Amino acid sequence: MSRETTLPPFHPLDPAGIDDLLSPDEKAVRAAVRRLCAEQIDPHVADWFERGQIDDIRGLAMELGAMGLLGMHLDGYGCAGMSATEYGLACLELEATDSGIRSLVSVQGSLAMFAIWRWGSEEQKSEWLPRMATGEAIGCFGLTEPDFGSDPGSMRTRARKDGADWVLDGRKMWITNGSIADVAVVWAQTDDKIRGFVVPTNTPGFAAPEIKHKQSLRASVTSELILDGVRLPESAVLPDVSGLKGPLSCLNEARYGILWGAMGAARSSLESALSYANDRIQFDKPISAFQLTQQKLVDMNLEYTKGLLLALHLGRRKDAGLLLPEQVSLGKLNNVREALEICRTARTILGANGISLEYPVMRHANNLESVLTYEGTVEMHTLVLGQAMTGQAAFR
Ligand code: TGC
Ligand code: FAD
Repeated sequence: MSRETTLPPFHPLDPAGIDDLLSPDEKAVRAAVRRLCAEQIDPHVADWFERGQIDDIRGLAMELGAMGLLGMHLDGYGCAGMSATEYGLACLELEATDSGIRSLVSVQGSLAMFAIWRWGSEEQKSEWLPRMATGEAIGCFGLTEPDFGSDPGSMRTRARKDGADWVLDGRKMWITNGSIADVAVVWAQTDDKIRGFVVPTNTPGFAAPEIKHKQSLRASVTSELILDGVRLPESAVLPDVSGLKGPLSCLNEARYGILWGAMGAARSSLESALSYANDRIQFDKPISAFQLTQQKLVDMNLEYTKGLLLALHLGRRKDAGLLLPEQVSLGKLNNVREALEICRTARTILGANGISLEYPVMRHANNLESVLTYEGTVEMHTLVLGQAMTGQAAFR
C-alpha cells in the first residue's frame, strides 16, 4: 500500500496508534514493568503454572515492591504515588505474563493495602503500609464465603464484642494470597453493620489452608480462611467505614486494575497467534495467508484495540477523579469477556499446539475463567449496569 513517507509505520499490535496517547513517563513505567516480567517472570511462569507453585513468592513480592508496584497508585507510607493510568499499564504488563502475577499485585495493593490506606487508623497505616509496599509483608482480603460470593451482604462471618475485644468466627473462601499472608483484611457482620478487621495472621484461631486442584490461576495462591474465636483488640477494626460500602470501595480499585490487566492476557495471546500464523505452513502457505485466519486475527485485534482504548479512557477519568463505579463495571465486564474470547480464538489458530504450555495462550484462557468470575461475575456487572440504565435493581 503506497502512503505518505511522513506517516508513522503501521504497528500490527497497535493498529490504532494508541501508544501516541501515552506520555513519556507512562511509557517508561510500562517499559520497566515489561523488562521485569521478561527477565524475572516469563522464563519461569509456565513451570510455576504447571506445578501450581511460585518458587520464592516472597522474593518475587520483594522484587515487585522494589519497583514500586505494590500499592503503586497510593500516596505516602512508602507507596509510589503513581497515576491510575500508570498503575493500569503496569497491570497490563503483569497480566501479559500471567493473571496470577497481576492478582498478587492487585490483592496486595488495591484490596489489602487500599482498605487500610482508605479506611484504616493512623496506627494501622504506619504499622502495615510501609512493609506491604516493599513486599516484606503480604496481605489478603477476605470477603467471599463458602455460601456467599456474589451476595457478600449476606455473609455469616461474625464479629462480636467481648469486653474491650472483638472475637471473630467464620469462614472465608477463595482468598488470593491467604496462605502466605502476614495480614488479612477480613470483613465480618457485627450487631450493627459489616465492619473490616486488620488481622495479623499469627493470631490464635486463624488458619489459611491452601485450595488445591485449581485448573486456573495456578501461578497464584488461593486459600480458605478459618476464623475460630480470633480475638482482636479494638484497634484492629477499620475505624472509618461500616457497611458493604467498605469492601465494595476496595473492589472498585481492584476491578479497575483488572480491566487493564485482561488486555495484557489478550495482547500476549494475539501476539502468539500472529507469530504462529506467519510461521505455520499448511497447504504450502503460511496459515496467516488464509482469509479465515486473517478474519480471526483482525477480529481479535479490533476487540483488543477497543478494550485498550476503553481502559485508557477510564484511566484518564480516574486520574481526573471522575471515574464512577458503574464505569468500572462496564470496563471489567467488557474487557475480561473480550479478552477471554480473544484467547479462545488465538487457541484455535495454534491448532493442537494451542493446548500446550509451550505457548501462553491456553494458560491465559484458563486464567481468565477465574478473572471472569472474581471481582464480580459477568452477571453482577451486567446487573450493575442494568440498574444504572433503568433505575431497577434486578439482583433479588
Ligand atoms: P447495595 O445495596 O447495592 O449496596 C450496599 C452499599 O454499598 C454501596 N456500594 C458501593 N460503594 C462503593 N463502590 C461500589 N461499587 C458500590 N456498590 C454499592 C451502596 O451505595 C450501599 O451503601 P450504603 O451506604 O447505602 O449502605 O448492595 P447489594 O447487597 O445489593 O449488592 C450489590 C452488588 C451485587 C453489586 C455487590 O454485592 C457486588 O458487587 N457483588 C459482587 C461481589 C464481588 O465482587 N466480590 C469480590 C470479592 S474480592 C475478589 O474477588 C478478589 S479476586 C482478586 C484477585 O485475585 O485479583
Ligand atoms: P456465586 O455467587 O454462587 O454465583 C454462581 C453463578 O450464579 C454466577 O454465574 C453468578 O453470576 C450467578 N448469579 C448469582 N447471583 C445472581 C443473580 N442475582 N442474577 C443472575 N445470576 C446470578 N474473593 C475474595 O473475597 N477475596 C479474594 O482474594 C478472592 N480471590 C479469588 C481468587 C480466585 C482464583 C477465584 C476463582 C475467586 C476469588 N474470590 C475472592 C472469590 C470471587 O470473588 C467469587 O468467586 C465471586 O464473587 C463469585 O462468587 P461465587 O463463586 O460464590 O459464585
